[in-house]
Amino acid sequence: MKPVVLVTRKLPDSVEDRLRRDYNPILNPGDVLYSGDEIIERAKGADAIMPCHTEKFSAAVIARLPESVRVIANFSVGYDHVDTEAARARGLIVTNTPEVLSDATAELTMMLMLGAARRASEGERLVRTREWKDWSPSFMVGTQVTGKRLGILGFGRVGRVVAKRARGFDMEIHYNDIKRASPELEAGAIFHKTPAELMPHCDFLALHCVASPQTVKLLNAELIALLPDGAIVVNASRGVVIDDDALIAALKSGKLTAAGLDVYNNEPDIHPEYRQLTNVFLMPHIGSATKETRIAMGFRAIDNLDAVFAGKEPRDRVA
Ligand code: 8YV
Repeated sequence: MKPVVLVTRKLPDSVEDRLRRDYNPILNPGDVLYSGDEIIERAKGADAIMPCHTEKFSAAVIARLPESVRVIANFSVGYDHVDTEAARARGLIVTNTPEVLSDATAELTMMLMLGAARRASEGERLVRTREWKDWSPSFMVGTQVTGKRLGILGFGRVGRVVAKRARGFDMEIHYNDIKRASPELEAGAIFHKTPAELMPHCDFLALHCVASPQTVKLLNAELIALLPDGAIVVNASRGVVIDDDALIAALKSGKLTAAGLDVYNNEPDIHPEYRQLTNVFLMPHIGSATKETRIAMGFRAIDNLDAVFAGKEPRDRVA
């Protein structure tokens, strides 16, 4: 008997085809967003669940999952939507999809940097609304990216690809992480022992840390004050790492020139002031949204399922 897999969202066709071939999938062709109660209901008789970051597996939801469920194979690299402690306590295996989305997310990060620095939101709006009437030497003047210092907070897989891409813009790379990377991974990037020590070196600051109790509101008013005046902040990791009130205050005061954001606290009901600010370039959590990457994420999640149901240790086990 093929294992039953509850798939919570509509996934790429080739991913669903492979699931149909090797599993008994319960699919969601209408891509309906399920509540915790609906997931519990639909998981009846399922051996596994393949969710996205949009489904929250709190301790309360995990406690009520049917006994048959053995594994949560996330279609995501981040797993802050799963209470891994509760999963562990229940003997649930949890996996994620690292590596396969680093390139796409790094591309989006470069887009955030360029978009924020070159005022992409303003420019696009001017053209679309026919408010673009003229040209002058002072029209839409932004900040140059080339040759600037880029600080990367969180030098993991995505952060390191961002460093590589940014070197193509002749940027000088600085970083902070819990521990220093090997010289090979650093590839010339300059390590700073604490986020506070990193800040003064960032003309651009890119956040690539994981969401954890330690990183909630990591970028707060104190850290922002340590950035050079006029710095630009971009975030393609998780919204919780930013104190929105502090960032908005700095964008309004001119302490920061601009920000580029793909992730937010309380998505999609983001802090309303972001929508009012012209110096923020806003994207709707699409870091990994390329055809290639979404297929690779699905295949990686299925590889993890295959391992579990073959009695092997899955490659990307996080709990
Ligand atoms: C995905 C992400 O779009 O993988 C992650 O952690 O944040 C995004 O790239 C989403 O999580 C898919 O579930």
